[in-house]
Amino acid sequence: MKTTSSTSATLWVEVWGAALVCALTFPRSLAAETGADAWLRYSKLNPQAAEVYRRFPDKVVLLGDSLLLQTAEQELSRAVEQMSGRALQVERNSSAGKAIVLGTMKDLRALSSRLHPPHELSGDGYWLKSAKIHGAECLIIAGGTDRGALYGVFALLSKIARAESPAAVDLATMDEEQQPYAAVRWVNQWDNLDGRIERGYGGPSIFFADGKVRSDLTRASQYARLLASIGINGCTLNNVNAAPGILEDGFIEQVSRIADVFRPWGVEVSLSVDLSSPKVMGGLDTFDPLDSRVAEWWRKRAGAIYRRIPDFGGFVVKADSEGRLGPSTYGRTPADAANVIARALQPHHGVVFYRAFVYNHHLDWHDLKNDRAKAAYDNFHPLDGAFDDNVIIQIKNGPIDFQVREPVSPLLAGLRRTNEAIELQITQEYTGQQRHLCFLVPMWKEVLDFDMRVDAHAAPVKDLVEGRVFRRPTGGLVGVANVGMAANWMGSPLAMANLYGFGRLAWDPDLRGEKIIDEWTRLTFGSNPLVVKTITAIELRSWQVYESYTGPLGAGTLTNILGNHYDPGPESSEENGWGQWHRADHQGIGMDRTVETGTGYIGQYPPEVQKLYASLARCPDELLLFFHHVPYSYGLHSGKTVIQHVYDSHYDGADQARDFTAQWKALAGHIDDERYRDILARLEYQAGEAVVWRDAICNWAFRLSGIPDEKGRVGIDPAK
Ligand code: GCW
Repeated sequence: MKTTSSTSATLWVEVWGAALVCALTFPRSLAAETGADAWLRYSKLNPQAAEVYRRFPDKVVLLGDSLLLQTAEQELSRAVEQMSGRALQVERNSSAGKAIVLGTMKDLRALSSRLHPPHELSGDGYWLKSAKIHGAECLIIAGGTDRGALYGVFALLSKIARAESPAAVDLATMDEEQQPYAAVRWVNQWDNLDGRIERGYGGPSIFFADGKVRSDLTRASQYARLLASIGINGCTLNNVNAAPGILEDGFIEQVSRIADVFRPWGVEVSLSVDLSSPKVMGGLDTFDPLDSRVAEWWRKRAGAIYRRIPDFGGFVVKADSEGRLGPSTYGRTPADAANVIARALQPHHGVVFYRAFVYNHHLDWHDLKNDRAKAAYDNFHPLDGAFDDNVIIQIKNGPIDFQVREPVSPLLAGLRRTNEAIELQITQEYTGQQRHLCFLVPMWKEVLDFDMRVDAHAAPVKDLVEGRVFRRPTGGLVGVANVGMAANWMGSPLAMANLYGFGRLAWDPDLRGEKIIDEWTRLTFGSNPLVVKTITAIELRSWQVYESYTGPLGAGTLTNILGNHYDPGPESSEENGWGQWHRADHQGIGMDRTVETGTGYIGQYPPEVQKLYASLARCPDELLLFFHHVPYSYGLHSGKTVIQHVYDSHYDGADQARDFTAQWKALAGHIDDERYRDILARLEYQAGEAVVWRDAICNWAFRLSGIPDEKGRVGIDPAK
């Protein structure tokens, strides 16, 4: 740590001046670029921005010496130096003179009892405040916790790096208090111990290779920094399809090395576990959750972990799902299974995320009453109240599986006495696998804002998962991230907006999508107005464009579900046990999920939502085929028939994908060449793929319906 004593304000100005020259001659955005810094690039400030920050203090006073406060100070010093060329001095516990004062609220009160934010800070919140301390103008960064102070540093740096308006970062007026919306702001990685990542599109695992934890954990440490910068406080390291060996002593020892590099960033590590572990690796003849030997086994394993990793977060469980063993082997319930593990973790303050993704993938497709969408609610709603308080039910946003458009899972409103977290998929499994652009924040916003109308009162999903509606002690958001060793983490530079957006929404689901993408673009590409305008416009359109050429009207993503989940393959969903059916035949298309004539799925929603979806007159077009089976000639609210919509939307979507390329070309010379060319190639590829999708789906729809395209683009119109 630096402890030098004095640097004058003049030097600050001069160094900043030097930085300006540098910025004019060699802007960082034109330098070699790998994308590894993501949104933490801390580029040299442009002249106007530099002017604004010239009046900032040149000293940091650190009110404490915890690991996290040290991280916070180092991040602040490093970033300020990188952006301005100026080295901050660091002092401990002194309060003399103009300074950035960094610590927890508790430390701050000890320094000056009259300083307190408008609302009491709890948990990981922070307060950025300009105030006089002992007569000197200071900028306070205070956290409800040490971690909150670190978040405050990242927030301040983000403002500076985005070159926000002088008023927003004016030393004399700064007064901003932020509190995270949800306690649980976690990511899951689906990394296998051999280094492959299930549904990962950014290269091999940053944690594991060849069955072991990597010896070099530099990338893991950089990942923890990225996560902390957007307020993520937990990370599950391994695939939910978990290898039992993860719980062996030798492996726990290795995992503790990952925990060591995550700890300075306040990100807890956790593990996915296989429910059959007591038998498969523990040598017992059973894994029955109600057997006392099994309970003892979990207690001992938890003890072994916490001895090595005292701040371990807990376990994630996928059981009785897609071939994984589970409590049903012994006629037990998910509550029995979750609780036996929860009780082992409870003395250590750990939690269990028990996934609600439990369904039968051998459903009889002949039976029109069968419906995979009903599974989560059917399995978990009857158990409401049976789970211990340190169990969180982790529920995918939709009832099927991360399709491009689904209604929200009814289970989100179906647990009143049980904690829950919503699981969102950041990695683009069904949404183009990072080869197509698909910015998911607009979709997630719709999900989080959807009002379930519980007991005839407003109950948006964000409030349900956070525990506000039913006054639950904990809950929040989990995102399946799957970053990898690719230099740019996710394989595509633009896809990183999804990881950023996930973190920002977990912190504050009320942030507008436009604001989130604006922030991300400025931090990632700089604040050139043309660059910001072009990238934000493309990203904000991208989900709807992808939807329009892959899966319109709520029919699901019409992809090959038996293979790569990427190419068009609408027929692969039908006539098998996986239950991702569209029920498309020569007469009509869509799943009848009504209570009267269909599967009854709609009956799982609260009454007002049932009414919305049950009524053909009110059901929104974009979900029509999810809830209803209709003839191809059925008239939508838009005035088009279903079939004409399918044709038009596919042609429209493919045209818009092509337009993205044209829009991107306007950025030549305005961003670094590497990213310019990389993204151009991706967009050109996407434009071609969109045509493949368009033709595959339009021809499929024409073959089934026999109804030609009014505009003569698909099939042959016998009338002409
Ligand atoms: O959709 C499926 C994915 C699987 C995944 C599963 C799950 C980890 O195709 O790869 O398994 O969801 O969420 O458990």
